[in-house]
Amino acid sequence: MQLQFGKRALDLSLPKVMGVLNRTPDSFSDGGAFIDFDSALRHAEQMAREGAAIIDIGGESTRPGAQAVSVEQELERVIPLIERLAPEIDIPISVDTSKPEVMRAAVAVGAGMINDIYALRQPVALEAACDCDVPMVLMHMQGEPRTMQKSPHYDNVVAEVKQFLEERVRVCEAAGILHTNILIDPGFGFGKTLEHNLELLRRLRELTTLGLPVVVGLSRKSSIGTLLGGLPADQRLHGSVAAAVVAVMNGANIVRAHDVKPTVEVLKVAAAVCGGEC
Ligand code: 8Y7
Repeated sequence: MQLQFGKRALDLSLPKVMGVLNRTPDSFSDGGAFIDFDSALRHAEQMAREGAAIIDIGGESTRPGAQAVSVEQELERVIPLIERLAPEIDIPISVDTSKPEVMRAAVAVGAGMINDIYALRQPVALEAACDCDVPMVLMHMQGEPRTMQKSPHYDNVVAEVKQFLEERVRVCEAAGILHTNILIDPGFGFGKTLEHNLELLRRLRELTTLGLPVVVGLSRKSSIGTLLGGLPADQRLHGSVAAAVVAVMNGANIVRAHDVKPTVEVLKVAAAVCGGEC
């Protein structure tokens, strides 16, 4: 399995790390550390040196209760950064957005991927993504960020997440998005209880039957904190890398993570155990 970013190919026979860069003042995981342009730039460069295969840049926090951000503000946060970084790092940049204007502008200045937690369900996002013609991550979410953790409910979480993703893949392909440009993500923590997240992680392999690369984001999420007796986000590294190992052993191809170096290291060990066949 591989992804094509223009002339650049990313081989997914070994698991890869997508480094997270939040240019936001209010993300739960890093709380505004990279709102400053130069700090953001340096952090992206560092993640690239540490072995990230992709850098995911976002300008809107999706944590429950976070402030909504206007198109203009989101553009201001991510576009200059992508424009500056794209020519200087030799790995693709992903834009973490649900807004069609941001997708188009980001790809125009060099972003090579779209990561949309709404799986292109926002008005005209599908058309924008189709025109962009880059790999895109379709993520499952039940509800919307503001309220999704109120009372998530499933009869069968794995079947329902899989069915949703299958349907989004079908809609995206019908709109003209290439099969080879689609990645899927169960959306850990997005309208899911701890038990839902654990079941999805335990049975992640079932999503691989769609024949598409599987992306997971578990890094510093609240389920990890809960399992560790309520540890805050800045103390969830060990829990996060443990979850990353389980995810790749269960078929994940790309792990979205804040702590790139430790994640790259644990995945190298996991991949060696799997003999290139995780
Ligand atoms: C995920 C994500 C977030 C995830 C994908 C956080 C933007 C919350 N989580 N994208 N984004 N998958 N594809 O913890 O799990 O960073 S935001």
